Amino acid sequence: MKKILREKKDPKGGKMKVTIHRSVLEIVQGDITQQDTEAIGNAANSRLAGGGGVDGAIHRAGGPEIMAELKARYQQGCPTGSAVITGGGKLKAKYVIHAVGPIYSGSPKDAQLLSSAYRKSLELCREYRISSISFPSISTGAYGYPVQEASRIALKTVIDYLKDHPEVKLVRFVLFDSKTFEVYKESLKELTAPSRELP
Ligand code: AR6
Repeated sequence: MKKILREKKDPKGGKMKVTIHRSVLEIVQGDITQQDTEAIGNAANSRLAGGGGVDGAIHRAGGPEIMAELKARYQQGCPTGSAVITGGGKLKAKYVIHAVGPIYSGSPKDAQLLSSAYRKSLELCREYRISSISFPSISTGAYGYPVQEASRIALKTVIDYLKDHPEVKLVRFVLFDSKTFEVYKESLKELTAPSRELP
């Protein structure tokens, strides 16, 4: 099957959007709790215990029912590199997918686990027939993953998935700070440069 990568640049530079096969991949700077995609991703910990960063922001904005559902459905927590799903509580998004990225250690396993956290989240989209999801930059805050490396892994995992799964129509990365946003933008440019286009 022919895979097409087409790049569209936003003239204002605050957003970047590419087409991957039949889906859209975009990166924006913003707050993930405000997104209107069907699902939003959370950067959770393996105990699913809540915390700071994006996890704290999602639980604050979504209200206590998200934590109540996590406690009721996933008493064992969630292994690193995997993801679980709950409703979105008071959020605009109908679902929250709680993905657990690795604490950065510098070992080759980090990349596998980070990629797997995104991939498992996308597989949950498929299972729940979710056609749009926003992701934060998993593991690059408290968990210390270098943003450039993490951005390449995150974007490549999503691009590879979308090539085979057009039922996920929109994946949006929502980066909180301008530095992280700029790094993701550069990585997306590299990954979708014409020389990388598949025949
Ligand atoms: N919208 C989008 N991105 C955000 C938001 C927001 N509202 N708030 C923060 N970020 P982190 P991790 C960015 O630390 O590294 C928690 O305590 C943030 O700037 O949230 O995977 C969990 O419970 C950074 O770029 O997640 C875990 O214990 C990115 O989200 C642990 O932290 C991820 O930073 C997980 O650490």
